[in-house]
Order: sequence, then structure tokens, then C-alpha cells
Amino acid sequence: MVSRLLTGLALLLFYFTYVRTSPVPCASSVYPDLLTVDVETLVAGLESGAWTSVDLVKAYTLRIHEVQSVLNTVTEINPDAISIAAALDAERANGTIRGPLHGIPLLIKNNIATMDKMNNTAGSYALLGAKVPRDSTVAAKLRAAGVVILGKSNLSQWANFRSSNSSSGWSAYGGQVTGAYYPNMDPSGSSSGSGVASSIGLALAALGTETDGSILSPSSVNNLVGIKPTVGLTSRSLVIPISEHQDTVGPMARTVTDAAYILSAIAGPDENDNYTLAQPLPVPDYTQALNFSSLRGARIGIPRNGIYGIDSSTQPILDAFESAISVIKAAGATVVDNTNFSAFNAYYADAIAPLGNESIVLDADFISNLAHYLDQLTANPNDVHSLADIARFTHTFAREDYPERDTAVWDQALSLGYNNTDARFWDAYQATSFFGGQGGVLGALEAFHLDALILPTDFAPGLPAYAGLPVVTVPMGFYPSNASVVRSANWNLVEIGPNIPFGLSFLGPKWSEEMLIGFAYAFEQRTHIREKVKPYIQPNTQLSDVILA
Ligand SMILES: *[C@@H]1O[C@H](CO)[C@@H](O)[C@H](O)[C@H]1NC(C)=O
Ligand SMILES: *[C@@H]1O[C@H](CO)[C@@H](O)[C@H](O)[C@H]1NC(C)=O
Ligand SMILES: *[C@@H]1O[C@H](CO)[C@@H](O)[C@H](O)[C@H]1NC(C)=O
Ligand SMILES: *[C@@H]1O[C@H](CO)[C@@H](O)[C@H](O)[C@H]1NC(C)=O
Ligand SMILES: *[C@@H]1O[C@H](CO)[C@@H](O)[C@H](O)[C@H]1NC(C)=O
Ligand SMILES: *[C@@H]1O[C@H](CO)[C@@H](O)[C@H](O)[C@H]1NC(C)=O
Ligand SMILES: *[C@@H]1O[C@H](CO)[C@@H](O)[C@H](O)[C@H]1NC(C)=O
Ligand SMILES: *[C@@H]1O[C@H](CO)[C@@H](O)[C@H](O)[C@H]1NC(C)=O
Ligand SMILES: *[C@@H]1O[C@H](CO)[C@@H](O)[C@H](O)[C@H]1NC(C)=O
Ligand SMILES: CC(=O)N[C@H]1CO[C@H](CO)[C@@H](O)[C@@H]1O
Repeated sequence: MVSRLLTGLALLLFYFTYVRTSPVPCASSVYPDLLTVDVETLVAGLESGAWTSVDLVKAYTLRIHEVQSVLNTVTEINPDAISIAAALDAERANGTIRGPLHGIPLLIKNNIATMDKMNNTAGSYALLGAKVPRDSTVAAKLRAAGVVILGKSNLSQWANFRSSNSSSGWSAYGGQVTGAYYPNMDPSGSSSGSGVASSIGLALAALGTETDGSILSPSSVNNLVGIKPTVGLTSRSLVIPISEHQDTVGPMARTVTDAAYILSAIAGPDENDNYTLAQPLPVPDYTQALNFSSLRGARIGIPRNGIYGIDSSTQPILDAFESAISVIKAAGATVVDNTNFSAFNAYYADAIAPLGNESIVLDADFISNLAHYLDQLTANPNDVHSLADIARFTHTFAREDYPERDTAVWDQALSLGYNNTDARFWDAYQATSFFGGQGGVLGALEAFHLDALILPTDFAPGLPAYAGLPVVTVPMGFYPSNASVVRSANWNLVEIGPNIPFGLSFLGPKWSEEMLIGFAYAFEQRTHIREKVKPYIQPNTQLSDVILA
């Protein structure tokens, strides 16, 4: 403790002598603000001894508790986080550095299983107390990289694959997440807790999962960088599934740099998820793509027909998008307008149909993939083995809030009468692959000889989801202070309102994450839009409170 204090004092002295030029700060200003700190700053302090991983865990845990009653971002905190952090601090003191995230606390979405004291429930009481045979592969990779898994973040229950009339960010087990940019803000979903927690610094960052929008959309409204990787870049082994053809795990972080470090730690082949065996090797170090000039000479397309349903509330997004296009041109890119999706109308008809091809793919995959997940459990207190079992449990367990929140998605899947081994599934999958691929993103890239497409993130997720393609979203703007408040129909959450952020998406072909990260970084470094809007609520605890106490 004494030596820690001395290190702190030495750092203060250095700061006053060499860094600080204007008014004398209070002692706490030697520590970075956990609302905005990036991974490189946190690691520099771990290396210099200014703080430890245990300090970080204590500070972040206090921050979670400060805002939990309002924002409900976390379903559980890892009871072993302090001892894990202490062991990582000891390793560092002893010269063992596992990687660039050694000692850094992250949160993971509560559908990414860990074999420890934490539950993995997708927000359902049906899986409370269930046990897995090992960590999910992405959790194991985080631990191997020296990350402290601080806790599990709340989510739209079952990753938003249960109900037609529930709310984003609600789960039976975790309650309702709300966003930090406007009171009672819709946090979007389904990686809602990951988005809100990362945005206000309840950990360095978080992992989310996406089937169709669940990383991109909550990253957008919570003022974050989100990377939705190519399906098969990150393993889904022991992640509660929706669809093997569309699910993917990715980082939600405050900067492109932080997100790049985290993606490097979780990407890679895994025998337990054979989609990952198709990825090119070696796994890139995505931080090598952080190049300010990466838009120079790039060809970027705007598929205008992918922007639809415009009304007055959309105008601030479209205005910000036009400004973003100017930034991208000024950064040296050739921007090609009207690089439209050739099958957009057919895609759109499918997406809004009561039982479109995407619904068939997700329903049929869910029946098979959920059963496979449940089969792997080593403890299964509610004896659930199939979607039918989960539905029965949900219909009869009061805290699942049924029928107030229905199970329409499951009712439809169960009435389908087949799973993803059926020829009808294969037909539907061929259709979605075409709509997202040659009729969508890939067709536009090829026809206009483009490197990537851009869209406001509000319009970005669907086509890439259909075809398993990657997207990176980065802060682009936020609603003006006089924006009219729009609330959701059923649950009165604020969907549009003053200061609520929105993002810009870069879309590319399979395995193009390095390129997309480079473009997102070049845009972020020229705009710094995240810093222009502040949350209405944030925790007060800082590192000084745990170190100087
Ligand atoms: C420190 O490193 C040495 C040599 O690598 C190893 O034998 C020892 O177990 C380590 N101790 C701790 C506390 O990590
Ligand atoms: C996991 O759920 C059990 C109830 O089955 C609960 O007692 C326990 O506290 C939960 N674990 C954590 C870390 O919250
Ligand atoms: C993955 O494994 C499944 C089941 O073992 C098999 O049916 C499928 O063809 C494999 N897919 C790939 C891409 O290897
Ligand atoms: C950064 O990107 C520019 C434009 O593509 C390229 O010329 C340059 O070599 C890149 N720098 C590095 C360090 O890769
Ligand atoms: C592309 O789509 C936009 C918006 O629907 C439309 O106005 C434009 O005419 C289309 N351009 C081409 C070349 O199809
Ligand atoms: C599903 O895809 C097929 C083949 O492209 C198409 O004929 C059909 O209209 C699509 N279904 C819906 C509901 O759009
Ligand atoms: C999928 O359907 C096939 C054919 O009807 C059946 O044999 C298999 O048990 C089903 N699997 C699941 C998990 O429902
Ligand atoms: C959701 O739908 C169910 C079934 O139609 C209905 O009973 C319930 O009232 C609805 N809840 C809300 C909030 O609209
Ligand atoms: C907000 O202010 C801007 C600029 O003063 C104005 O153009 C816009 O119409 C206003 N919006 C609303 C919803 O009042
Ligand atoms: C860790 C934590 O605070 N969990 C809470 C999540 O929200 C539910 C429902 O509001 C609470 O019961 C948990 O205690």
C-alpha cells in the first residue's frame, strides 16, 4: 500500500512538474476519467504502478452499483473478480504479461457462458442455476488474454427472440435497462446492458452478440463503436444461440482502438464452432489497421435505396450522414452515390412479411441450435431440453411476465413444424444469402468496384445479417436539444429525444474487418463525435476514490 501511494505521489509530482500548465488540480485529476479512458491509458497506469487491476475492479464495481437502480445494466458481478485481478497483478509484478489487455476489466453479455459462479441465462429464469462444461470459447480467450470478466450485462431477453410486444433491454431476470443519454431512454437491443455500461465506463468495454442488429443498434444509440464481425470470425461455442447462420460475437467500446484490441483477443478458429474454420489465417492484429490515412484512395459507395421510411424525426440522422460523407471525401476517399442494392425491394418485402425467409432461417435454426446448447449443460435445474420446454416454463413461471410479454416468436417457430435439417430451411437460407449477398451488399460492392458501403447505422444491419457480413459502426451524431420526444408504443421508453446519439456504419465483404476498422478509425479521428454529447447520468466513482481512500 505504501509503495502504491508513493508511486501515486511520484506520478503526481511528475504531473505537476512537467505536464500541468494551468490551475492546480485536485489530487484526482492525475487519474484518468473512467467515462472516457482508453485501454492504452489504463495499461500505462498498470505498467507504471499508478494503479492495479484490483483498483480497476473496485472502481468499476462501485460505478456499476451507483447507477444500477436507474439503468439496470448488469445482471451479476463476478464474485471472483477481485481475486482474479489480484492474480493478474501478481503475474504482472512477476514479469508475465499475457497480452495488451492484461488486467483490464470487461463485461460480457448474459448469453455468453462462463464456467464460474456466474449464471448464463439470456435473462430467463429457465436457465438460472444451469451449468456449462467449460467457458464459452470467447470467454476463455478473454481470460487467456488476461482480461478480468467483471460481470454479465443485461439484455433483451433471449437476445430479443421471444416476444412481439416486449421492450428492448428487458429481461425477466435482469429487469429493464435504460439508456444514459435521456431519462427512461430505450437502450436498444439486444446487447442493451453492454451498450449502456460501456458508454458510461462501468468497465473498459463489453462484448455483445448480434443476429440482426443487436451489436450495431445499441452501439449506435449508446454513442459507441461496435464491431459486428463476419459470421465465423468469433466462436459461438457455448453462447446461447439464435441462429448459427447469423449469430456473431463482437466488441462494443468507446473508441475504435479499444474495439480493435478486443476483437484481436476473441477472433480465431475453434474446433467447437466449425464456421470459424473458414476464416483466413493468421488472425490479424487489428490494431495494425488503425491508420489515420486509411480512407485515402478508398472507393466508398452509398446505396441510397437502403435508406427508407424517412420522416421528420429521421432528418437529423440524414443531415449528419451528409456531413459524414463530406468528411470521408475530405479524407481522400472517392465516394460513389446511388450504388443501390439490386434486390432491395424483394429484401424489404421479405423483412416485413409475417413469415419471410429470414424468419424461417432464424426459427428453424433456433429450434436446432437451442436444443444443442441445452444438450451441453452439465446442470439443468428446470430440465429444459427444447424450445417447447422453454416455452412451457415461460408460460407458467410468473416472473417471466407472460402473457403481458408474449412468446409470439416462439409460437411461430414451433408452428413451423421443421428445423434446419429440412429442405424448406435450405430454400429460405438460399433466399436470405442472395438478398444480403449478390442482391445486396456483395452485388453493390462488385458492380461499382467499391471497397465498402456506408449507411446511417439505423439502416445498416439487415442485409449484412442475412449474408453473415461484417459491419463497423462509429458515432456520427446525436439529436438536437430541441428534438421532440418520441416514446415506444407499449412501454413508454424514449426512442427519440434530445442528445440521443446515432452512428455511421461501414459495410464490407467477408473477413474485411481490418479494412472497415481502418475506415472507422480515420472517420473517428477526424470527427471525435462521441465527445460532443454527454450522458444525463453517470457514476461519480473514480480511481482516486479507491486508491487515495
Ligand atoms: C513468477 O515467475 C516464476 C518464473 O517464471 C514462476 O516460477 C513463479 O511461479 C511466478 N510466481 C508468481 C506468483 O506468478
Ligand atoms: C446465480 O444464480 C443463483 C440462483 O440460482 C444465485 O444464488 C447466484 O447468486 C447467482 N450468481 C451470481 C454471481 O449472481
Ligand atoms: C460443421 O459440422 C456440422 C455437423 O458436424 C456439419 O454438418 C457441417 O457441414 C460442418 N460445416 C462446416 C462449414 O464444416
Ligand atoms: C496508411 O494508409 C495509407 C493509405 O492507404 C497508406 O498509404 C499507408 O501506407 C498506410 N500506413 C501504414 C503505416 O500502413
Ligand atoms: C437509387 O435509389 C435512390 C433512392 O431510392 C433513387 O432515388 C435513385 O434513383 C436510385 N438510383 C439508381 C441508379 O438506381
Ligand atoms: C422468400 O424467397 C423466395 C425466393 O427468392 C421468394 O420467392 C419469396 O417471395 C420470399 N418470401 C417472402 C415472404 O418474401
Ligand atoms: C430436426 O428435425 C429432424 C427431422 O424431423 C429430427 O430428426 C431432429 O430430431 C430434429 N432436431 C431438433 C433439435 O429438433
Ligand atoms: C402482448 O400480447 C399479449 C398477447 O396478445 C397480450 O395479452 C398483452 O396484453 C400484450 N402486452 C402489451 C404490453 O401490449
Ligand atoms: C430545432 O431547431 C432547429 C434550428 O433552430 C430548427 O430548424 C428545427 O425545426 C427545430 N426542431 C424542432 C423539432 O423544433
Ligand atoms: C447485480 C444486480 O444488481 N442485479 C439486479 C438486476 O436487476 C434485477 C431486477 O431489477 C435485480 O433483482 C437484481 O438484483
